[in-house]
Amino acid sequence: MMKMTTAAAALLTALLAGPTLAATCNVDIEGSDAMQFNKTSIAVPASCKQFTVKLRHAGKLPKAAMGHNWVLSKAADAQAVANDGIAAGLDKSYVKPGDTRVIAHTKIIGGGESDAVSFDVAKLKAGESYAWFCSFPGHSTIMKGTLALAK
Ligand SMILES: [Cu+2]
Repeated sequence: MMKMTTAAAALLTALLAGPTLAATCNVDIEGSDAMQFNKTSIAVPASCKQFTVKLRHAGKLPKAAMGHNWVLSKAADAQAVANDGIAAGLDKSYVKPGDTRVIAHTKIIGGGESDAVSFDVAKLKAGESYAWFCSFPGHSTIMKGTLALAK
């Protein structure tokens, strides 16, 4: 019996797909030339130590015209963080330097570029509402989503 039996193959498949599989501690997000993200919500598994967001600009426009970043804060802080980010300017990736309300952020990227950011999941509290957005001027009202700690 050199060939794996069907039953053994099924068991192996069940083991690989079962609850022993580690939680997914990263997410891929795309921004477009149409000023859109391809996601609106993110659930961060509480079992992750770190969570990584990989941002990709799927468009062609340069960052000065249609730049995108990914900025995470408490939902209650998002508007003020976005406003202060605009004042900080493109060379600061539209994030106020040292802004303690910012939990994590990528840099501003243009078409074809990528950036990633990782943060400690311990910074997130269960039951708190978090918001993420692109802080490029004028984008945060459309390019935004929610994030919460999942059980
Ligand atoms: Cu943007």
